Amino acid sequence: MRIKLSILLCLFTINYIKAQGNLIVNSESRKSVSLNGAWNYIVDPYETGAYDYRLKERKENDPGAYWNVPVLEKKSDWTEHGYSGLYSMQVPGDWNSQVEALKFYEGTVWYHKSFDKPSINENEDVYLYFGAVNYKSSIYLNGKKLGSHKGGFTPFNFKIPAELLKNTNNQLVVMINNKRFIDEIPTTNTDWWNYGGITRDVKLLLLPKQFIQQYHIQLDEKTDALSAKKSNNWQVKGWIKLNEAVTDGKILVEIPELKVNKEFKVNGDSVSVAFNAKNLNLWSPKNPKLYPINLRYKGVDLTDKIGFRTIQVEGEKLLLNGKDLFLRGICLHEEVIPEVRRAHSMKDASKMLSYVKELHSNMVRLSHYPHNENMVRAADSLGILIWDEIPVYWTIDFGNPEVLKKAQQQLKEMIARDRNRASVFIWSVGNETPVSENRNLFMSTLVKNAKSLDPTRLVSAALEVRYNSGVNYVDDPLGEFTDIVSLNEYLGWYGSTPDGCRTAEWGSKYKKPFFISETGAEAKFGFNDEKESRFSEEYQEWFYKEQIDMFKNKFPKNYVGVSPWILFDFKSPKRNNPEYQNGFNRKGLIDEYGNKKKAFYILQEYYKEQEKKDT
Ligand code: GCB
Repeated sequence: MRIKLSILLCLFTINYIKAQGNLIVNSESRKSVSLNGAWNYIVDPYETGAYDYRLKERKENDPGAYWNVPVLEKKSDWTEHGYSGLYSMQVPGDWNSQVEALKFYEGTVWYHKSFDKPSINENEDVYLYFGAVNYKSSIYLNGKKLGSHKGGFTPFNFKIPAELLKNTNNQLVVMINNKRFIDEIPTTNTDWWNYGGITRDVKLLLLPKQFIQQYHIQLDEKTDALSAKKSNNWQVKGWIKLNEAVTDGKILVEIPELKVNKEFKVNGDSVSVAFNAKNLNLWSPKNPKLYPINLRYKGVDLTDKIGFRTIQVEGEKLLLNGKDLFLRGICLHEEVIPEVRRAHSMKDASKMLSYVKELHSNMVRLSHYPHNENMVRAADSLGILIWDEIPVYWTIDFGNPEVLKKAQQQLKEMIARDRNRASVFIWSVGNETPVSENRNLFMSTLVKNAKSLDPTRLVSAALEVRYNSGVNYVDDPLGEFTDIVSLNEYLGWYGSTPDGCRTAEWGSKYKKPFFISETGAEAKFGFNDEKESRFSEEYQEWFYKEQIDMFKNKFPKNYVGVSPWILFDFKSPKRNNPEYQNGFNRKGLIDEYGNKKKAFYILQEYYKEQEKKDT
């Protein structure tokens, strides 16, 4: 009986660990060489670099292929492409904000950088790691293709075959295409700017032949935080995965502050870990305690800082560490002001999150795609809860199984990267997807996938609301599967004026925590007029006042918070009111120059009040 049980357990664990892909996580704590900096580029709207004049795909050694970097020896030699410092831009960074001519460009750009082989030990391999490239990329080294990747907001890596790496002057070329297609994730229609390029860090990871590739160390999701605190006995569990199977390997887990120093034997490529801890100082927005942790395999240390907390739903309650949690949220795009470009650095993250703190928020919805890793790491240390989302946005091709695979891949990459961040409390599998049978199946599959990849967090999506016989009612079939009922409502902007909130009724079929994942109205900073005047700061202020009154007086008792749309005005090709928008969605509480609109202070006041109620 005992043996059977352990076989069963083993099977379960193996499945749970297996589904993680080949991503190397925690790149920042690995031995690495940065490839950030100036890269040369060629803009190639006709894809001449990939197809010849008969539109045939070019052969690997075709000198006209842009993955081959021309070397001219004789005067009679000739080329029609080349990489030059005359055409260079910064990586990480989007091309739209860096090169005036590429401001509105969507298409193919080739990036090039040369580098020397870093010094490595005999026992080490070199991996090429990209934080993100939007959208499709093919990577070539010294004329050979290393691989390709789709998905603009998640990391990926390739092993560089040792024989391909020269001692000096290695030619790295990345073909990038950010065209939008109906069968991609996101699809052709988004209310944000489709920034192209190598938008996040690029580095060479120098890793031993065998190394720790991924891990998950968290409190057991079934922990009853209140009784664990009483008994001072915490159960930490998770798994560690190596890049390949080994026999009789040993992995040491050290958390010095908790006096944890435990060795785990690994046979195969992964091992489950579990241990008890005492005197645990739980992570929360008020107390963002992170524990330095060290994972050692064959003498190589991989360090991280991990916070421990529980996040659970109990009936209609949302509980953090066993206590009621109210989300004082705000939405954010990955666009930094005043430069108005893709954000990528820790400096960008700290800047954006400092406004979040000033608002007295305790939660950020990273809309509508995974932001760079600095953001979640900064949130971990600042005590800001994170809603992490994949760009399954609006009407995508739900009936197409290939599209589901693309969404699943992005979900997997997001979870693999962020699963050790205490700040991340929820995985969101999409936003405002229209109810249909195909969609329900597609989205509920993603919810199930997220839950099996990570059973320690909640899963949701912005659901559909029906405005029916005077009641705003949530009975979206996806609500059966999500842990909380999240919805976007713009009562007072789309549909009516803000006083419409006074008579609105709300209901939900699902007895689950009720969360407003978006609400907002547009205002142009500095446009002051009477409150009925659309786009005035006064209108937006009025909108927030009415909304907040509605939350306080008319919302169901399972209301657990709100993340209004949005902290900063952001670029969108869909917003073309010539007087007020000029290519910006103006629902920000702050404009692109950092000016706070009147509504900022209304929301801030509400959040201060709520904060006081926090025990
Ligand atoms: C929404 C979308 C968000 C839009 C926003 C708006 O519901 O989720 O991406 O930008 O509305 O401003 O209309």
